[in-house]
Amino acid sequence: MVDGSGEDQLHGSHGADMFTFVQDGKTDYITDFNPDWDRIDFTLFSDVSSFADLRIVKGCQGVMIYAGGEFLVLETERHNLDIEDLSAAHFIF
Ligand SMILES: [Ca+2]
Ligand SMILES: [Ca+2]
Repeated sequence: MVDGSGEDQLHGSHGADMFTFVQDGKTDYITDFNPDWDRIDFTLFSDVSSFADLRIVKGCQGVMIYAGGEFLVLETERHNLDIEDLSAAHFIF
């Protein structure tokens, strides 16, 4: 699943998804992130190279990740995602 330029809403499918993001300066949304098996790929971000480069904060319906000057919003179907649900294992840099 690859993000495009501009603000996008990405929906995963059943089973494991890899969400690949491009650095477009716009907030993007994953509407059904499942921390059990979905993963996020930041390899196309020039200034994000480790988990320490991410700022993860709780949002009203999920978790917001600030990376490379833009936000990525992760939501789950039940809006129950929390900061502690995410670790370095969820990301590729
Ligand atoms: Ca985008
Ligand atoms: Ca973006």
